[in-house]
Amino acid sequence: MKTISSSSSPSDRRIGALLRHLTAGEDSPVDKSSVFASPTSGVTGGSVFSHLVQAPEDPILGVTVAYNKDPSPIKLNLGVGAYRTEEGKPLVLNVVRKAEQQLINDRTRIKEYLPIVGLVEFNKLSAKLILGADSPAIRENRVSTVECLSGTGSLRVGGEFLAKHYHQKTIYITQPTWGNHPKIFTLAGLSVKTYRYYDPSTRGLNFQGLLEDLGAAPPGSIVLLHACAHNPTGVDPTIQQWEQIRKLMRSKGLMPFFDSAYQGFASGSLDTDAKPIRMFVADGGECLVAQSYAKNMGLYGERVGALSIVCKSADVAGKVESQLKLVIRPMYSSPPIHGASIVAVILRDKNLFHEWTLELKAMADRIISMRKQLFEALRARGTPGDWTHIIKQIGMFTFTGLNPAQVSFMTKEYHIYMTSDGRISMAGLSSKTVPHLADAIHAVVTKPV
Ligand code: KET
Repeated sequence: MKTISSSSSPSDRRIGALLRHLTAGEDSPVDKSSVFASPTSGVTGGSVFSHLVQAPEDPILGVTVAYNKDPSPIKLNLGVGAYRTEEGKPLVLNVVRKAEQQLINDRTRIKEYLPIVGLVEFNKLSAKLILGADSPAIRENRVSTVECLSGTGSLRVGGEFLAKHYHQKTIYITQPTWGNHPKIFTLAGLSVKTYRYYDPSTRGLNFQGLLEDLGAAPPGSIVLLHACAHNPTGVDPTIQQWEQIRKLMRSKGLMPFFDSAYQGFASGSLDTDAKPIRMFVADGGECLVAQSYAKNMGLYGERVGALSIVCKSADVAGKVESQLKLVIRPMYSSPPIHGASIVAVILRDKNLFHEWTLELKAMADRIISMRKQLFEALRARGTPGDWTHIIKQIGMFTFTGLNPAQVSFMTKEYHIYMTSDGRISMAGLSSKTVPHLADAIHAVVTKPV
C-alpha cells in the first residue's frame, strides 16, 4: 500500500485514511479476537459492566428526577433545598446579574487556569465574610482558605486533609444530618459516627443527649457542626447552648468542622448566622469551615465555595495550605473561575454587597412567611396535632414529622414531592401552593390507617 507522507496534501491524506480503513480487515495487525473476547468480558461476550446493578437515585436529588417525570399540572417539588420565587421560578439574584455584566464588560479578563487554591481575592473575602472583618485569626494571618467546588467540595477536601494529616480519624455527625455527610466523609477516609441531636418527641434539640455523646467521644475526635439552619431538622442550638458546646469541645480537644451552607438564611443576617463559628475562633483554638454560596447567593450550579482552616500560627497555616494543594491537585487540579469571580465582585464592592444583603433578607423573609402561611392553613383546617414546629424551625426546611408512608401517600395522591424523612423545602413553596400542601397534610394525618 502506498504510504502517504506528512508532506502530502489534505485530500491525499483523506484518501489514505479511507484506504487504510477499507483494507483494515485484510492486513490489520490487530487481532480482533483480543478486542471482542477480552478476558474480562465473560462467557457471553457482553459488556464488562453487565454485572452492575442499577443504583438507586440519590435520596435528595432523586426527588427532582421523580418530579420531572410526573406530568401532573398540580405537581409540587419540595425536595431539594433550592430557592423559588412566589411564582415558583428559580431566582438569579439581581446583584449576580450585575456582577456578571461587569465581568463580561471587562475585556482584560482571561480564562487561564486559576492557581490550585483558587481565586486568591475570593478566598480572602470569603474568610472575612464567615469569620468577620475584624477577626483576630485573619489579622494574624493564620487562616488558610482554598476555593472549592461549593459546600460539598469544601467538605470533601477538608475531610481528605484530615484523614491524611490529623491524628484522629473519627468524625461525629448529627443524628439526623444532611444525607451526603456520611458518604463524603467515609469516602474521604474518615470513620463516621453520630451524636444525638434531634428529639422527635419535642421536635427540638436533644441538648442533653448531644452533651453526653460529645462528652463520651474520644479526645481529639472531629465533630461536624451545622453553623446555622440545621439540615434537615431546622433546629439550632441557642447562643448559650453553643457556648456550652464550645466549652465542652475545647476541654476535650475535639476538632470543630463547621458546615456553613446557609449563612444568612437562618436569621436574614450574615453576621448573626456566623456567630457560632466566630465564638470558636475567638477562643484562639483551631477549626475548619466549609462555606457554600449555593443558597445565599443562589449560585447553585456555579459550584462555588471555600474551605478555611483556622490555625494557631501563620507558620502552620502556610504549611496547611501547601498540603491542601496536594489534596486538590490530583482531585480536580484547580477550581472553576466564573462563580468565584462573581462572588469576589459582589463582596469587594460596598454597594453590591449591601444590595446582596437585602436580596438575601428578602429570600429569608419569604421563607418565614411561608412557614406562617402553612401553619395558619393547617390551623384553619383543624388538622390534628401540634404544628408549631413549622414556625419555630429555622432555615430552608421544615422537618414535618411525617413518616415515609405518609410522604409516599402525598406524592401519589397529591403529586407533592419531598424527601422520605418528611423534610419539606419551605423555599419551594408559595402562597398559591400552600393550600394544596395543607390539604395533603390534612388528608394524610386524618386518613384511617
Ligand atoms: N451542607 C449542607 C448541610 C447542605 O444541606 C448542602 C446542600 C450542602 C452542604 C452542599 O451544598 P453545595 O451545593 O455543595 O454547596 N443541601 C441541599 C442540596 C443537596 O442535597 O445537594 C439539600 O439538602 O437539598
